[in-house]
Order: sequence, then C-alpha cells, then structure tokens
Amino acid sequence: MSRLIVISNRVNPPVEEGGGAVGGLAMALAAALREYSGVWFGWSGQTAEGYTGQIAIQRVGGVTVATVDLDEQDRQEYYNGYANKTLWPLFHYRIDLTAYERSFDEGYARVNRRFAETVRPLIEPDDFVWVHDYHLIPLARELRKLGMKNRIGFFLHIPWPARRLLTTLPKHRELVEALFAYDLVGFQTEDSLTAFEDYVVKEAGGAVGAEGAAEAFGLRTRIGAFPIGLDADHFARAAQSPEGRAQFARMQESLAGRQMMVGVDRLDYSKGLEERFLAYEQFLIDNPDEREKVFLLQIATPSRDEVEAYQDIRARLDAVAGRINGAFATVDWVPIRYVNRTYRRDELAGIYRAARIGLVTPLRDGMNLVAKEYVAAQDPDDPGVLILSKFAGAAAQLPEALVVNPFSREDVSEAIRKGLAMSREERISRWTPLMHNVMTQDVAAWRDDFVAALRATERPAAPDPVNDQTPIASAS
Ligand code: GDG
Repeated sequence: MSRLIVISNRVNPPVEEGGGAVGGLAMALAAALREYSGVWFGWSGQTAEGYTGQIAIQRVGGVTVATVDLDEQDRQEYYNGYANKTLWPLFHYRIDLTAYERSFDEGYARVNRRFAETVRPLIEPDDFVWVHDYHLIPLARELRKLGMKNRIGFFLHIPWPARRLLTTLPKHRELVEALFAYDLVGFQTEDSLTAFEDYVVKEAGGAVGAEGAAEAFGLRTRIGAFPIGLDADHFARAAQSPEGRAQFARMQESLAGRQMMVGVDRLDYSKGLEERFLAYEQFLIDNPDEREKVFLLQIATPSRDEVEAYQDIRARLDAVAGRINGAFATVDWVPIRYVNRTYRRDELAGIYRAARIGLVTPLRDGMNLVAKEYVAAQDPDDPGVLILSKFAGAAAQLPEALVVNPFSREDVSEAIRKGLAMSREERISRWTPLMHNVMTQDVAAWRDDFVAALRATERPAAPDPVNDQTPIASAS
C-alpha cells in the first residue's frame, strides 16, 4: 500500500495516552498517521544557527516524525511574519491586523523552498503527500519544480476568505496559483469552497465544474469540502476515564450548586473571547436573579505570544475579566474563572461534562473542534447545551446547537438565559443529533474521505482545450 506523507508547519503528535496539550490539528493528524503507515514532516519548533536541512527522525506516539530546525530569520519572517501576521488575520477577516511586508513574503517563499528540498529525498514514487494549512500553500509548486510527480493534496484548516478581502494581499494571484500545483485542495466548509470558487471565476478568470474541478492560470486541480472531525469515540471515552471522572468530580464539588459555563480556546483574537466576556456581562446585567447562580470557566491557553496582536488580546482579556469580576463578584462568588494554562485532554473532557453550557463563540473559525469535544463529553442522560457561533465552520454541521451571532451581546446573553433554563427533555433532544453528527463525521471519516478523493485524482499536465471533454462551467 502507498504510504502517506503528511507535511505541516509543526510536528507535535500526542506523546502520552489521554494527555498532551496539543491542538486540534495535531490530534487529527496523529490519528491519520496511525492508520496509514507514513511519515509526518515539519518544523521541530526549534531554531538553529543557519538552516542546515538536517532531518531528525523519531517514533513518537506510534507515529514516525521527521523534523528540521529553522533559522531565526525564517522563524520571524515565515512563521511569526507571513503565516501569523499576514495570512492568519487576513483569512480570519481581520485586515486591520494584517501586515503586508515584503520581507515576510520572501521568508514564506524561502521556507517553502527549503521544506521542499529537505523533504524531497524522504518521498518515494508511489507515496501520497498531504500538505496542511496556510503556512505551506506554495509547497507543492516547489516540489513540482524539483520534478516530483506524486499526487499531492492540500487541506486548509482555517476559513478561505471572501474575494474582496483576499485581493488586499499584494501577491494574492501568486498565492492562489500555487494551489493549482496540488491535485486536490480541501476546505473545511461549503462556505469556504464557494469563496474559493468565486475568486477562481471572478478574479482569476477561471472556471469551476460540478464535479469539483477548478481551472485557472492554465492549470487544473480538484477542490472539495472535507469538514474535519474529532477522534470522537476516544474523546467520549476520555470523559469516562479515571482522570476524566476525577476532574468531573472535582468540578462538581467546586460548583457548590451553581451552574457552570465553559469556554476552552487558544488565546487568539479570532476566538471572540473579549466579546464573550462582554456578552456574559450583558447577561449578568439583564438577569440580576441569575447572579451567583452561574459562573464562566474560561480556559485560554497562551498562543503565539511573540506576535504583538496576541500580547494585546491577552492584556485586554486580563483587563475585561478583572473589571467584570471586580464589578459583580461577592465574597463567595466570582463570575469568571479565567485560567491561562493547559489541561490534559482527559481532564478537559471531565470539565466539559460538568458544564451545563459549552460557550463556543469565535468571530471566525475554520471548524472549531472544541464545539465537538463539548458534545462528545456529555452525559447522554443529562447533557449540557452547546452555544455556537454562526461563524464557526462547525455551525453548518451542528444546527441543533443554540446558534448565535458572537458580535451581538444581546443574542449571546439571550442564548445563555435559554440554555440555563432549558429542560432536560429539550437538552436531550438537541444533543442526540449533535452527538450523532460528531460520532459519524469523525476524524476517520475526514481522513478517509480526503485520502480517497486524493487517490481518485488523476494528474493532468495543463488542460488541453481541444481534446479535453471534462465539462467545466463558470460558477454563478
Ligand atoms: C485550527 C482551526 C480547526 C485548547 N486548550 C487546551 C487544549 N486545547 C485544544 C482543544 C482543541 C484544540 O486545542 C483547539 O482546536 P480548535 O479547532 O478549536 O482550534 P485551532 O487550534 O485554532 O485549530 C480550527 C482546527 O485547526 C482543526 O482543523 O477546527 O478552526 O483554527 O482540540 O481541546 N487541549 C489540551 N489542553 C488545553 O488546555 N489538552
């Protein structure tokens, strides 16, 4: 069987069963690599003096990983720069935070070229290559330049932005053209897929076909929506594991008869934490009777803290949480428990299970796995209520949640009130289809759908306008 070579910016498979402070991407990829034998290649997270391209190979958590160090300039221009100061904010609709700096463009191109040269010798002719996320959009083009003919797929974990936003990027055409070096380009949602098609047709003068074919720049690729899922069964069991149960019991005890709402996020401006705190404050203002009967546990794991926008959001959250607690707390009640640390995954599962409400209100999110984790961890006989932003990719799959506009304090405040008052019967009837979706559209389904679609692609050179019979139509 052909191997799967996964390439992503960071390589961090979970090191211990149930534990590890890894993100959604890491959990998903480790699950994929255990299924197909293969290699996970990427940056070690370390910097060294000058780029050497020296690969370190290890077995971690049942997965073979191959990592390289970056040099300091690469880290600043590629990782902190183009990836996290340009593409991340732009793709999350924050042009106000987007930096357009030429040195970042150069660093991005350089690291993609270096990655291609370094990983090339690890790849055998019939391997499938699966590249992940916005850090590595030009990678296939660089690999093709080195003569690689393998099938290469790309999956974007974050939203694809609207055409008018994307065109604010000086080199937007080059970025999109690079995607056409892949055989398959996957998005989280139909919404992102449609936004991409809109660019292809209206900006690049290309065309898209009903069967997921896209053509532009004299090149052709296939495109599709592949919503990512959870390692759901595993996560549901984690809530019942000894650590999960212990954490659940600890939370139950600390409730002291109150209801808990929980938020778990990387400390990122896209997650809507400030808006969430303010909406909760609105709830406390609108519902004085509910004060002291409820609290919000917000776990916010520090992230990308070398980037100023992340330092700013952290400082703002400290201030807003402090102000709300100062204004509303009593001698034995604090409205927001704000925690900047990480928990083991099984502990998180126990925390989710103890919460009456899961508050997941990003301003923009590719998918959002926390929403799915909250659902998976619930007690089927007494499940909690998921409040979910309409701007999370997950909202398209989880319509039985209380779907809110995270920019509207009133909307979120109203949903909190409704969630706290919801009968057990209604909670069960909403949770049942949510759980069905989370369990069936899991990470294995995502992986298998993507890999099957990649295997099914045939790599044409450039389209042949005379002999080509594939119907391609303009998108509306
Ligand atoms: C990107 C896209 C897309 C958080 N705190 C702790 C902890 N976490 C874990 C959560 C969850 C993961 O981090 C976060 O995943 P998300 O999906 O919410 O968000 P991103 O990190 O922004 O991921 C996103 C995802 O890629 C996958 O495609 O869904 O839209 O932005 O799993 O549980 N985990 C542990 N301790 C913590 O304290 N163990």
